[in-house]
Amino acid sequence: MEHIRQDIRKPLNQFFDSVLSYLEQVQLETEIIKPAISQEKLERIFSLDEPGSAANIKRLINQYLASTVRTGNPYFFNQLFSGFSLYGFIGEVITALTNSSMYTFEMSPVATIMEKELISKMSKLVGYPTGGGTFVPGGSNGNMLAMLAARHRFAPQSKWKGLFGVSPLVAFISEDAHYSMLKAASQVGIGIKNVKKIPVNEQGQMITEDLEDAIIDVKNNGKLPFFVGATSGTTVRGVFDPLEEIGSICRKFDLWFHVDGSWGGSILLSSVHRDLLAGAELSDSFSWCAHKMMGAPLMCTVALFKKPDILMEINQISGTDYLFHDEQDAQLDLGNISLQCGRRVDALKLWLSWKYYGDKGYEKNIDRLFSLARYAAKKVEQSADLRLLNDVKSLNICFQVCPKGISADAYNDITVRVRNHLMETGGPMVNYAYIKSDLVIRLITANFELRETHLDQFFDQVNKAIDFVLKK
Ligand code: ABU
Repeated sequence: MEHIRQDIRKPLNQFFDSVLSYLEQVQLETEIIKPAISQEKLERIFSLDEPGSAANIKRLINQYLASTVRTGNPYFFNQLFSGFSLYGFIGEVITALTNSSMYTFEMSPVATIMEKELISKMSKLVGYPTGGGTFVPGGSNGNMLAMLAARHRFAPQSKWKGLFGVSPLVAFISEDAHYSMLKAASQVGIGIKNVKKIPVNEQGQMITEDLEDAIIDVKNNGKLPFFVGATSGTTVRGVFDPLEEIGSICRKFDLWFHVDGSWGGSILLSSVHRDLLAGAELSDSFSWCAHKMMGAPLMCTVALFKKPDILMEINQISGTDYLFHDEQDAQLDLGNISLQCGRRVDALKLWLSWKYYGDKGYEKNIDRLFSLARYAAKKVEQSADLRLLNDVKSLNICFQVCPKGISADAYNDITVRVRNHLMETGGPMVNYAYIKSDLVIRLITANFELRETHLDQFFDQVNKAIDFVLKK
């Protein structure tokens, strides 16, 4: 230790002090969730024009920490992630410290073993006994990889020749599916116009009769249906498509069946709630973001495949012998099944966290988040000024502000003003979205530290914000 140079030791010691004081602050109930700092000020402070020194870099690190949104605070309800993960954080620090890359076993032996272990465990949870897959940079990327695999199954020559001369491939998703499905169609050359959005029922689930009709219609028009993307946990309403029914339609028409479980995949860990994903085992591929409901630091996503050999088929290419050598352990080189060449170690933070919580620990936390979501939904239902706009099946609570004596035409405007007032005054941070034409506040109960008292406080603050907005 004595041999570590002072110019490394001192900033590191100072940095860990900053980490501890940041964490102390982030946990405070009274903490401002989104510090109010103007764009101009941020641009001035974080300009690269002036050269730095160790002293002003220390100041800038602290300024960065002071300016960030407090995503670790229980009052951060804005996204599909929230909270601070101790072992996730330690895993991230070790990842940066050891600065490795996932392409070869030679380069990352331990991380390769950890990644394979996690992929195997998560595959089995989905219902793929001999499944496999890879870590990817997020749910969008997992969805794209799944669509690419499906394209390969239906038009294998496209890997070499492109899609020229191939009859148009058509994908099917629900109206409420994540936008990344459309991007995926653009990225893999299918074309956004060849994605059919299937209507959803009142709750927001894909209507399977409409799916079947749309597939027949596409076939009758000389195009080739190839891919159905179901969603387990939609982004706004947190709804689960009926996987068993969709799976049997995919089998009937011989289509690739993908499940976007980016949000809801973690529910497979709960014996109480996993029925929401009944039928996941019928799918060909599955995306799952552990940085959402499992609380791992972003990004921490896996793309899983029932028959993982397809990943090798997609990714095998010439000109790689400088990297992948024909050694004994070559079958462990995960770069052979990844779209990326250099790839960061995302497995360690999840492996450490999983070791810490165990399946049971995750199950307990996830079940508690469900109870908290129901508690929040009840608070909305009990309020005279709020109305619930979704059937709360998981952790999304969507509600609108609708005070007595105010015309229904004004609900959208009042709702967004209440949300913005909360954020602008440093209070709880919640997002807003549309359910059809209704603007709703979307509250997400994803933080393992969340308690009922936080939700009580949140709704008290909503009531105060309503009073403020109505007086203005
Ligand atoms: N898949 C990203 C979801 C973003 C959000 O609504 O929090």
